Amino acid sequence: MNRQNILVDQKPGLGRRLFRQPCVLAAAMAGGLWLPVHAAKYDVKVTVENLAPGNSISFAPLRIGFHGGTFDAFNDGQVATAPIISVAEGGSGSDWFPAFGAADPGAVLGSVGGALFPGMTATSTSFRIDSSVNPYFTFASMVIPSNDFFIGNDNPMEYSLFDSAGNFVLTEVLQSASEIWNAGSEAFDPLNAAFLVGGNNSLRTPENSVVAFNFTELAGFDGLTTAAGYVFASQLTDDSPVYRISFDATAVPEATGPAALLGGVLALAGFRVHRRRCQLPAARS
Ligand SMILES: [Ca+2]
Ligand SMILES: [Ca+2]
Repeated sequence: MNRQNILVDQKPGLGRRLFRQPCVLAAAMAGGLWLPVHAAKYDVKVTVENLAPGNSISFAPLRIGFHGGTFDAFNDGQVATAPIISVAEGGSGSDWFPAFGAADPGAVLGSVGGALFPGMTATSTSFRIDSSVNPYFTFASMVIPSNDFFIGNDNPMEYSLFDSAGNFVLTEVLQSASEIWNAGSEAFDPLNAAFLVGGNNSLRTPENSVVAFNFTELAGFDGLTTAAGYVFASQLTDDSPVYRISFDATAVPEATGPAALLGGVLALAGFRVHRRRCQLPAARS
């Protein structure tokens, strides 16, 4: 039954009921009243800490995204693709960010800190996120020195930021050495590694393998001098904490004052227009 059929319906009571419902819905949507339940906005600052022992691993800047769960950068046991390779081999995210944005246009993307040596911390500027658009957190950072080692979440929905009421609840992400990945894209070779004196990161030998957990290979750099000046000593065991990401979230207040007044006027205008078009009984009373 189309709209014209409804208007000439010979049963006025039934036709009016059918017609009224979509108009009420349209008026509510036009007036901005059709909002997801529990949606909330937060300003979030992200702090990173290198927890590795002195003279052990450092990290390239952390690449992050607050997102809807659609971007999956890599999979354990599968060949790494350009987005995660740009983090794992270069630390830059030059392919990771564009791929993320293309897969999830509503994602809020950014970086935290610079090169993070053992014991260092860094805090980001604020990211404004919306619980209805950005319910998940994803991260990736190159481990240095290395050829293609990184930390990051395989499952894009591993880290939920909010509870069912829209409250920001994720406090920290802690990574141990056993959670360090080898991208399997570049073979181990100190001469081609990033962050080593005498290493040329622009050179690479294909590894032709798959993404897999691996931190033991890092001990192969022991005794070599890093670009930061310290002599590398891995010292890592399975349970060694190496990295912490923590969150400082501040709820954004509901709009008040002129902005809220303007929103109210627009909502009222939208409702009045649709009430007139729809000839709701209220318009005639
Ligand atoms: Ca994955
Ligand atoms: Ca490798």
